[in-house]
Amino acid sequence: ADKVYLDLCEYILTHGTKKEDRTGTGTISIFGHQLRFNLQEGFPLLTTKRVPFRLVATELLWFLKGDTNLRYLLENNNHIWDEWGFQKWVESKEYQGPDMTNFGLRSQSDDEFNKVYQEQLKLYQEKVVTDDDFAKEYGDLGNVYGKQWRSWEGADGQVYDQIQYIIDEIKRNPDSRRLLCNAWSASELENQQLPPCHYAFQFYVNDGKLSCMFNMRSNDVFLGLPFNIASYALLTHLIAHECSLDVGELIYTGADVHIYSNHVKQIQTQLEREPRVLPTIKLNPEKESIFEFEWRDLELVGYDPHPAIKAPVAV
Ligand code: THF
Repeated sequence: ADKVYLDLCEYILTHGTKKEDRTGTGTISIFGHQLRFNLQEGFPLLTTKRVPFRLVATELLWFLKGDTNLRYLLENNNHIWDEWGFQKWVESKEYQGPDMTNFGLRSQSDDEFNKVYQEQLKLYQEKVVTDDDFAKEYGDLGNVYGKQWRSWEGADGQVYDQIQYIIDEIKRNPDSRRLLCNAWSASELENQQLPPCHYAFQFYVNDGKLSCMFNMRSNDVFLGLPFNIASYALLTHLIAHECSLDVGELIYTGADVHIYSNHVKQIQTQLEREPRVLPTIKLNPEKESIFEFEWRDLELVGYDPHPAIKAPVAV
């Protein structure tokens, strides 16, 4: 898994072009790339840096619950989405604290500001966990993945569970070419803190094995992609488990695939490292429905990565 990932990083650094972006950070970018992982060869969690599997798993379980509120993530000590909820809060009329304009970039370059920002972020997190009304209003990221996956609102006013549909179809007609979940909705872009980056995925059953392809419109290669690969690998294992199938291939298709300018050093460090043996994943055999799974039902076996590499996230 590491090899194709590192080859992509190398390719972007040598062939990518400079491109400005929404966050003001600046990127090196290419357009269009595919990666393939044989899930029979191990669980594709990168070994050339430690990827926090607990955060990948609790995020996926959050999607699968149909939840879009930060409270569940915070209760599970997962902070990867905090900035997007915090942004909603500080841009609201109700927020009366110190000016947080452009907090993502400013907190990286201004130590004084970073202190104030960290204080405000902490207050925000506490309020989302303890204050129901506040959480409802400002902890919610809008109609993001969980909502789109589990309760898509149709033009007919009905609500559709795309994940349940996929599971039912795989059991009924595994040859189906409609085993697809779509998170991109033209009418919802205004109601989402961040429009979906991984906007659609599709399953494929052949020879008793379940394969998955996921599509990304925009991809942060250093921080996002290792999470995204592991997340869809885990989703494939979960659905294969419920449908009594083996796992096949995981295929990633990326569109604007980029390395943020403040991640280049980190990538260069990672490129010098030797890949190690991939871990495997064990799912609690007593659980049948994927919607019953909790963090403790997932066991990662034999993960022995190189150390983590820190990097700032672009908001
Ligand atoms: N925005 C950007 N700029 N990059 C992203 O990867 C990204 N996401 C989600 C939404 N917007 C994004 C959020 N997912 C980390 C990982 C995934 C994220 C956000 C942040 C991250 O910082 N990972 C650290 C560990 C963090 C920790 O220990 O708390 C890492 O080293 O992997 C892509 O879906």
